[in-house]
Amino acid sequence: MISAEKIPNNVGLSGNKRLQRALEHWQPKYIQWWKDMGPQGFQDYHQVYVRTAVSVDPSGWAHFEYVKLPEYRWGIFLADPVHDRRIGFGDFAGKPVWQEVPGEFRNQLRRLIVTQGDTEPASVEQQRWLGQRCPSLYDLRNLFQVNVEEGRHLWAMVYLLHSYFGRDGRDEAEELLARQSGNRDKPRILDAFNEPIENWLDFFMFTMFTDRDGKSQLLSLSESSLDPLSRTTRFMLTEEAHHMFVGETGVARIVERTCQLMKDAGYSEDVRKLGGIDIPTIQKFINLWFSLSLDLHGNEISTNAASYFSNGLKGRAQEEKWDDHQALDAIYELELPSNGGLERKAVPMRTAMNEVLRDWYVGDCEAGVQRWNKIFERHGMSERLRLPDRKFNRGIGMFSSVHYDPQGAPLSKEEWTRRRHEWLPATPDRDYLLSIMDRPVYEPGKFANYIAPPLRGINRQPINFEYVRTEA
Ligand code: BYC
Repeated sequence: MISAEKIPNNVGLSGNKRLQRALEHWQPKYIQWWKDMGPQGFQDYHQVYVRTAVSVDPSGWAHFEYVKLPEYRWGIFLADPVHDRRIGFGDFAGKPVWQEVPGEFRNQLRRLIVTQGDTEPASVEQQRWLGQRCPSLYDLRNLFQVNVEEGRHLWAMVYLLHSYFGRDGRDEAEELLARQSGNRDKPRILDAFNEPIENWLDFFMFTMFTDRDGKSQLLSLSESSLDPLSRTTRFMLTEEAHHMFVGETGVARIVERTCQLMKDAGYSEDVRKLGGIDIPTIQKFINLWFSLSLDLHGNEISTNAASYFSNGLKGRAQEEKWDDHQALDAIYELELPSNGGLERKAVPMRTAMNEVLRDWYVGDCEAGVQRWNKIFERHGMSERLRLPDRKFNRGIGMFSSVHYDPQGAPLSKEEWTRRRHEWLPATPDRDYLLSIMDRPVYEPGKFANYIAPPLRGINRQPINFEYVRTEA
């Protein structure tokens, strides 16, 4: 039975019988999905020290307790309403935001919400085996925190589908549990969410780069003229920040440990001899997950994106920082492949909204990589990590049919096929990572050899706190 105690919410669930019934129908299917497709081996006997949102105020969403994962209280939260909020961009700029879905935009909004919703369970599915190879209890707990919050983000989208899209919405909510990451017949919608995440370097890069696409997409959806979508995504952003923290600090701790091991090895680059992760391997995983996440922003020129903007459904990140909220006559210049070379082309800004958001995303990633490079500086080392050129390894958009190296130099198809594993993870790299992650580290305060401990624990707990405990 769904109740405010079981499903913490600020949407007046107990006073909305229709919604309550719809969610009651969906909830057991969700729990079954979580048990089948969620963290494997951690459903029955483990208690995890997680943060559960019980309200949207700062103290409410940072409520910590031990829970068994399937009993996590997945809640439904919207950020507080903004008084007299107006549509911030597009053809309806200045008009009051919508509390209901206008019929003419129903399909577009449903498509956006379904695409967003689909990524959330997908990521839980991708990560479901990682607990068996965790580098510490601290990291195990962070993995599960990310997983339960992705589950909550699915609830957020399902709430919108059930509340505003009637029968269609209910069908879509079922489909969100039916598609499966990597499944040949029923894959997840966006490509990056069908990629395997089999080791912890994948996981940290995913939470650094792919969750950051979550940030850019949620920022743009939080500008939406559909107020419930705006308020839902605004609250999701607070949780997304933690996921990126997990990714960025996870890689930082690997880099830190690699630097220490390189020093121990007399500044040799071959830290694999000492069980560490060498810098070229780290760079390959940056190349992979950054390029996959660039694809998540869609085509460079997109009539869908133009239409979302015109209708006020999906804006730019931080729309208030732009002067012109109509972008009617604005032009965007971009580089596109042409006759074996590149050509600069000016297109209407509205059609280039995916590219505008990608620009924002690249800047945000770049800042993160620079923070990693500070670790090398602190160790007095000249090595540096870098983002590959945005034309590298693209699967969506104008650059998907041509090949470039990470510096952006064009390559023939043959050269790409011959050399791609110089820049992207190859089977021996993956085998090596699995070999150093073959045993999980479950002892409080202990860390796998390839990663440094964090600077501090969770919620002011010590680093050797028992973040995940086995039920007696
Ligand atoms: N893979 O006109 P275009 C997150 C398809 S991550 C496969 O450019 P549009 C999270 C496209 O569907 C954030 N297909 O599309 C992170 C379309 O297909 P159809 C998720 C792709 O609509 C970590 C066709 O190509 N949120 O939250 O402008 C853990 C034409 O493309 C891909 C959102 O994505 C791709 N990468 O842009 C957990 C926000 N890209 O229908 C969670 C909602 C494009 O013609 N989604 N296609 O067959 C959107 O805003 C847009 O759908 C996209 C695509 C930006 C994704």
